[in-house]
Order: sequence, then C-alpha cells, then structure tokens
Amino acid sequence: MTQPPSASADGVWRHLRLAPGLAQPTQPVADGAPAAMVVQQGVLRWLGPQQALPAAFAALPQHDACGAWATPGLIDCHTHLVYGGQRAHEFALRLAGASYEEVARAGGGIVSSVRATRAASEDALYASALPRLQALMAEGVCAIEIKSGYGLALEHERKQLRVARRLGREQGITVRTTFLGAHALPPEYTGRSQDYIDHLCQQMLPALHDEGLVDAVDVFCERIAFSLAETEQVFATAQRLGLPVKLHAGQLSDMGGAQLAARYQALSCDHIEHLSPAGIAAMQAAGTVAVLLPGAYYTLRDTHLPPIEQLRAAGVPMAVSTDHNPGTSPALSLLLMANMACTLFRLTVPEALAGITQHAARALGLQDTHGLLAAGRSADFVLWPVEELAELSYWLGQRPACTVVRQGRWV
Ligand code: DI6
Ligand code: FE
Repeated sequence: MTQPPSASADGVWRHLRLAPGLAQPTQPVADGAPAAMVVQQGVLRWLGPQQALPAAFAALPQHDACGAWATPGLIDCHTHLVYGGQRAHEFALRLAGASYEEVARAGGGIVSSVRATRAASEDALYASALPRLQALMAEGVCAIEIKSGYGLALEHERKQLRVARRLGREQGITVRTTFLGAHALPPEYTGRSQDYIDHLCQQMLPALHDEGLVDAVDVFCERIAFSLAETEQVFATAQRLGLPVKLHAGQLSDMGGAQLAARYQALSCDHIEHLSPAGIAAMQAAGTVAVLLPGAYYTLRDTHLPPIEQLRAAGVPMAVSTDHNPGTSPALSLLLMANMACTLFRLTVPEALAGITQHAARALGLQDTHGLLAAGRSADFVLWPVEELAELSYWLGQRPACTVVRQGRWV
C-alpha cells in the first residue's frame, strides 16, 4: 500500500475486518468473512460483507487492506495540547517527594506554564504544538479536543484557541476547542478569585465566543482551583451563550462537581477519581460521559481509582483520553492510554477501544459524525495490520504500522 502523501481514499477497500461494536455494516458480516468499505468523495458510502458489495461500485479504484482490522478514526477528547515550555523539573521535584498540590502552591504547576505561554507568539505556540499533534495523528487520531487555559487573560487565551483552530485547518484534522479560562487563578488576581470569574464571564468568554473560537466551556473545579459556586457562574454564562459545558471534576477531591455538571447537561466529567454514587447517578441521568485519564493518574502516582465498576453498572459511557499537558500527563500515545485504562483501571479491551472512539466522540458532542464506521459519515478510519484487535491496547511503546484515512484523505 504505497501512495503519495494525502491521496484521495475514494474507492473500494477490500479484504478487511470490521471492529465489532464500532461499525454499522449494511448487513452482518459472518465471523471470519472479509468485509469491504466504499469511499466516494471522502464519504463512507457502504460497508458490509465483501461478497455483498453492490455491483455499482465495481468500477471504482480498488484498495487491498490485506486482512487489516478497520476501526473508526481515534478521538482524543481531552487535551491541553497548546502551551509554551515544558515542566520536566517538576517531574524531578515530585520524584523527590513533593506533591502536585505543593508544587502548584509554590508557584510551579499550571501558573509556570501560563508564564511560558504568555511569553510565546502564536507562531511559536503553533510550532511547538505541531509535532505533538503529529505524534497523535500518526497513531490514528482523526479528531481531537484542544483546551485553552494556559493564557488566563483574554489576549493569551485567544492566542491558544486561534492556534488550535489553525492546527485543525492546516493539518486536516477535526479540532474541537474548549475554553478553560477557569483553569487556575492568574497571578494578577491573587486573592481575588471572584473578580477573575466575573471578568471571565463578562468579558473573556463572550468575546472569544463572538470570534467563533469556542466550541465548549470547561472549568477546573477543585480545592486548588475553582469552587462549585464559581463553576456554576461559568456554566450559567456558557448556557446563556448556547455553549455546551464539560468539567474537570474529582481529580483530587469530590467537590460535588459531577452533580452540578449534570444539571447543566454537561458533555463530560473528566478525571473523576473521586466520585460519589450521587454523582454517578446524576451523570447517568444526564447522559454525561465519564472521561478517564490514566496518564494523569499514572504521572501523579495516584492510588485512588475512579469507580469503574459503579460507572459500568450504571451504564455511564466511559471515554479514555491522554489529557496531554505539560504538568500531569505529558502523554502522546492514545493507544498507550487505552493500555493503561485496561491495566490500571481494569477496563476490558472492547471498553477501552470504545473509549477512544465512540464514547470519546460523545464527550465532544460529535456522536452523529465521528467514532463509528457507518454509511454517510466522513471517511475517518484506521486500518491496523494486526492479527487480533486486542493488540491495539496490548503493545507497550510500539506503534502499529497503521494506514490512516482522515477526512477522506489517505495519509
Ligand atoms: N487537570 C490536569 O490534569 C491538568 N489540568 C487540570 O485541570 C494539569 C495541568 C497542569 O498541571 O499544567
Ligand atoms: Fe486536563
């Protein structure tokens, strides 16, 4: 399968296997029988058993998938991909015994990335984020969420969001932007948290929304960040502007954020290591996705597991994401996160794969267009030349040589 970079993927893709649960074939494919998919003008037109391929498609270009497994394009539904600098020194501090909260209280943490982000130009932010995005894309990521939250002032939040939009445009990948102005208290507002939230709600968010830079709104609701009341003020503003919300909830403690988020029909609650039965019930009733972030859990050497068994029993959809950020999850492999979701959180392999496709799409409000192989959807898919699908979450530190079709282009 050699092809110049970014050729059209139009044609019939033969001799492939459809990932169970992640494809909607026109008719069932018998166990072990080869399947086929048809792409026309960048859109998936048909998929099903190869022997049932309608004759109308026979004249199209033919591609041999050589028995590869086909999954929908992967979706990384929670990232802080655009920022200045890096924080390797904090990694060393934590290894020497400092906690994440101690590092943050001592002026490191998020605020140190804020300094570096404010000092960086838009072009510099683009240049530093690009190889990170490319690493994720090389592994089959076809849609990604990118949060602001390292600017914490109008012009700098704008810079981050504009870079996120530009990455989507220039790299041919679906980017959903999330405004996370309420990530940390900017130093110039020390002791004036309420003033910052007022400013955020009255000036920052409406301005960035007017500029078309915001797809969703997020808050870090935590004892080292923003209170439940402040979170609600931001959510109410988002709701007035017609923007969906998400929440960083229960990473270090349970502040009741999940119940609040559910009241605002949040797309997702993310982290949720600390989550009560009432929080789970509220999420279930609101259709809110639980986004699991094993990279942060691992990096912080957390030991408090998210309540996976209870989430599963309640039928709350569980997504898995990198949470890529310079402080708590410098992770650039979504497949490694799937592996860690299995090993650390005891997800099953099918759950982990649904977590980086179908449920990740829902966490971004993209469930009608992404995360499932189905006729009528944009051709975003990955062909994996592995024997067993479970290999996707099995290998550690080895990227399978996949074929990626993104927005109808074979890259
Ligand atoms: N939770 C996280 O894991 C990241 N942000 C957040 O709200 C950490 C961000 C950082 O330390 O820079
Ligand atoms: Fe995060």
